[in-house]
Amino acid sequence: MDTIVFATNNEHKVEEIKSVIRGRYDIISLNEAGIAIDIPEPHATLEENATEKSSTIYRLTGKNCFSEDTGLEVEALNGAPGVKSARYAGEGKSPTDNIAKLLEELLGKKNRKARFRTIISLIINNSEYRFEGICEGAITEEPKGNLGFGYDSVFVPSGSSKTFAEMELEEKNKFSHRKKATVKLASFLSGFGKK
Ligand code: ITT
Repeated sequence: MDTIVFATNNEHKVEEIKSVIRGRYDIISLNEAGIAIDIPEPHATLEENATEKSSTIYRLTGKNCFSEDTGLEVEALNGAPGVKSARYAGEGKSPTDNIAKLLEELLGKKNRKARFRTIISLIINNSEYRFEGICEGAITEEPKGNLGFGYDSVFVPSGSSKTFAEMELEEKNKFSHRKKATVKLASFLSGFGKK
C-alpha cells in the first residue's frame, strides 16, 4: 500500500482523519515517520499555512504528504480567532486559555454564530491540491463535555444541541469540517493515477 505522511503534530487530527481515510493509502503521522519538527504557521490565511506545512514536509522527506490548517471563525468577532485559533490567548497558552478568551470576547453578545473551516493541502508527485471543509454552528455560553480537543467544548454544530465535546468521534464526523475536507481528499486519492 502507498503511504502518505500527514504533516501534523496534533494526534487528535490524526485520529479523526484515520477514521475517514481507509483503503488504498496508509496514512502515517509525523510522529510515526520519526520526524520531530514544529512547522511555523506565519501566514494570514489558512490556505497559505496549510501549504507551508505540506511543502515543508515534502521538501524534508521527498514523500507524498498532506497537512491541514483549521480555524474557528466567529461572526460577531469579524472572523476571529480564525487563522490565529491555536494561539488566540497568546503564544504558549493552552486550549483552556483560548476558550476563556473567546467566551470573554463574546460576553453579552447575542450573535453566537461561528464556523470551523479546514483546509487540507495535499502534495502528491510534486503537485499541490487543496480541499476545504466547513461546519456551521454556534458558540455556547460555557464549556460542555470533555471529549475531543481545542474549542470542541464550546461549539455546537447546526442541527445538534450538543457540543462537539459531548459527542463520540462517530457523531462529530456527521457534522465536522475535517470530515468534509477529508472525504474530498479520500475521493481524490481513490481516483488518483487511474485513467
Ligand atoms: P498542526 O500540527 O496540524 O498545525 P495545530 O493543533 O497547531 O496542529 P491548527 O494550526 O490547525 O492545528 O490550529 C487550529 C486551532 O483550532 C487549535 O487551537 C486547535 O485546537 C483548534 N481546532 C482545530 N480543529 C478543531 C476541532 O475539530 N475542534 C476543536 N478545535 C479545533
